[in-house]
Amino acid sequence: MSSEGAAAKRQRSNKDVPYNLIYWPGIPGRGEFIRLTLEEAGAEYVDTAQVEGGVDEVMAYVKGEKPDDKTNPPIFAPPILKHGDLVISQTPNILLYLGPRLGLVPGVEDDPDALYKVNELALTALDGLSNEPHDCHHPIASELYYEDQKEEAKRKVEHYVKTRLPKFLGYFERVLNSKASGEGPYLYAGKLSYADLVLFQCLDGLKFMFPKAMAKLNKEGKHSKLFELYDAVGQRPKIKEYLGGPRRQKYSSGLYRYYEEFDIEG
Ligand SMILES: N[C@@H](CCC(=O)N[C@@H](CS)C(=O)NCC(=O)O)C(=O)O
Repeated sequence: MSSEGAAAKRQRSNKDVPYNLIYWPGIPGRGEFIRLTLEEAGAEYVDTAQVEGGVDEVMAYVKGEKPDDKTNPPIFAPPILKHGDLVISQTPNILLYLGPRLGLVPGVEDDPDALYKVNELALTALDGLSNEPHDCHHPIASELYYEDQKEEAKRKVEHYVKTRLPKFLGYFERVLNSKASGEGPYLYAGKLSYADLVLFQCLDGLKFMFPKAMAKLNKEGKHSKLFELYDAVGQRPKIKEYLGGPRRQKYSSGLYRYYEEFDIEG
């Protein structure tokens, strides 16, 4: 067999299996960015959050017992994607892998650099609309309880809601008004990409975490395209079905969380 033929066979045998999402049960968390991508594509996947004892699998990775092979480096934190022999982590890295495979990035033949543009948008959303909200409730240390950093959290939230949140939403409204976004309602080239799913989940989490601020920003009308994108993604048949179904977990004490003292208008 030629080396090309062997590579193709290896590719088929390793990757012709369902995706495995390894993530903490009980919260949507960062796992949700991956779930929405798999759900929109109708991909077959197994999710530790839906499997009895799934948390043991997560712990095996966190403790370094897995992966135990010569090709995959140890994992720092979930979400983790296992696909055949491949084990990878870091949310945007997993999306970078899944996007082209699941048709959630324009094809290389039509637009060879699309992946880097879609990835740029996803990274920006994750920076400002996911990681920064996380730091609102954990501004000092992830290892400390929220209750041990409440004072700092209050200051962080005031800054975030008044300046960072409108800055990031304004940026995405500019993207949606740009020529590169195409005819709408999506971020890039008039087609749904995984960056739209990331942005949808960020907006959904922010609506839960900062309901007054988000309602005010919506009412002001300065981000109308952004909220149209939110509605359009939420109405996509597979996403709508998923959101209304049993696999969609409720927000609780994860990445996006509600505290009355965070619910300011800005
Ligand atoms: N940059 C990573 C962050 C991963 C992360 O912080 N995972 C959380 C759960 S959402 C975790 O378990 N962190 C453990 C830790 O940071 O020690 C990503 O985007 O995937």
